[in-house]
Amino acid sequence: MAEAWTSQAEELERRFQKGDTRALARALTLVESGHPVGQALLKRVRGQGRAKVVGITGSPGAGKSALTDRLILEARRRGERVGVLAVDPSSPFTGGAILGDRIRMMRHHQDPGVYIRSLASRGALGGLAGAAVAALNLLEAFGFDRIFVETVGVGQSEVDIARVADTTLLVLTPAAGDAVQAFKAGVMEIADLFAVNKFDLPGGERLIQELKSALELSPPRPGGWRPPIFPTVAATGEGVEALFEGLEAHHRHLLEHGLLEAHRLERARFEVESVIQEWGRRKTQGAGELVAAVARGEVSPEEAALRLLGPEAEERLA
Ligand SMILES: Nc1nc2c(ncn2[C@@H]2O[C@H](COP(=O)(O)OP(=O)(O)OP(=O)(O)O)[C@@H](O)[C@H]2O)c(=O)[nH]1
Ligand SMILES: [Mg+2]
Repeated sequence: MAEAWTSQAEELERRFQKGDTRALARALTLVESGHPVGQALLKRVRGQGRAKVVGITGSPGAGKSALTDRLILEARRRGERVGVLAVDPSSPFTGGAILGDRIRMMRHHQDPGVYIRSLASRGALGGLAGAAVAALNLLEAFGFDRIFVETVGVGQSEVDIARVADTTLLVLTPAAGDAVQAFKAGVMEIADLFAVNKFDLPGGERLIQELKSALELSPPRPGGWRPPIFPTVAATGEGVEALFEGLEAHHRHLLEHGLLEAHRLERARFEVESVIQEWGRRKTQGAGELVAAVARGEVSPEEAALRLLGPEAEERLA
C-alpha cells in the first residue's frame, strides 16, 4: 500500500512541477481530505515559489467575489498568473454562493493564467481550517504570482486570514450595520486596506468619513503604515485599478520594512497551532474515560492533555 502511494505521489509531483493544472486540482483534493499522498507532495514542494498573498474578507454579500473577479482582471492585465481560494463561500444571507462565485468568475475559466478553487472547509472554532492554509501553500508552490484568498468575515475567520495573508483587504459596504461590524474590536486592526464597495449606493461618503475618524484613533501599524480607503463599484470595476495600486503599495511597504518575513513566520505559526488544535480535538473525542476523570477532579486538564498529546502520543496519532 505504502509503495503504491509513493509512486502515486511521484507521478503527481512530476505533473505538478510541469505546471499541469489537473495535477494541481488533484493535489488540492488530496490535501483537503488529509490524504497521505497530498501530505507527502506538500512536504516536498512546500517553500517553492513566492506569491503576493492577498486576503479578502468582509461581511456576507459585501461583494468580495465580485471584487476578486475585478482584481483578477487587473492582475492579468499586468501579466500576473493568479490563483484564487474561496474559503467556505456559502453564506446564510446570499445562499448558494458557491454557484454564484462560479458564475461571477466564469469569464476566467478559459484563461490558463487563472486558477480558481472553492474550499468548503472551516476550522474547529469557526476560523480558517489548517487545510485551507495547506491549499494556499500548494498554490504558492505551483508558481502563481498572486493569490487571492476570499473568506467570509464572520467570527474568527477574518482574524485568521490576516495571520495567513501578506496583505488583508476588508470589504465594507454602505449597508446598515456594516460599519458597526468593522468597528468591532479586532476587525479594524486586521485590515491593511479598506474597500468601501457598492459605492453606487447611498451612504458611501459617510462610511469613508466614519472609517477615517476611527482609523485616526487606532494604534499605529508596523513600519508606520496607514491603511488607505478605496471606494469601489465591483459591479462595474470602478475604483478597482486604484485599489490594486493600493495592494501593490502595501506589498512594497512590507518589502521596504523587512516585514514580509514576519508575515511568513506568522503563517507558519498559524499552521502549527491549527495542527495542535485539530489533533487535540480528535484525540479528546476518543478519550471519554479520561475526560470523565477530569470532570470528577481526579486528573487535571493539563495532565490529560499531556497524556493525549505527550511524547508517547505520537504513534497513537497515526
Ligand atoms: N450595487 C452594487 N452591487 C454589488 C456591487 N458589488 C457586488 N454587488 C452585488 O452584491 C451581491 C453580492 O456580491 P458577492 O460578490 O457575491 O458578495 P460576497 O461578499 O462574495 O458574498 P458571500 O461570498 O456570499 O459572502 C451580488 O448580487 C452582487 O452583484 C457593487 O459595487 N454595487
Ligand atoms: Mg463570495
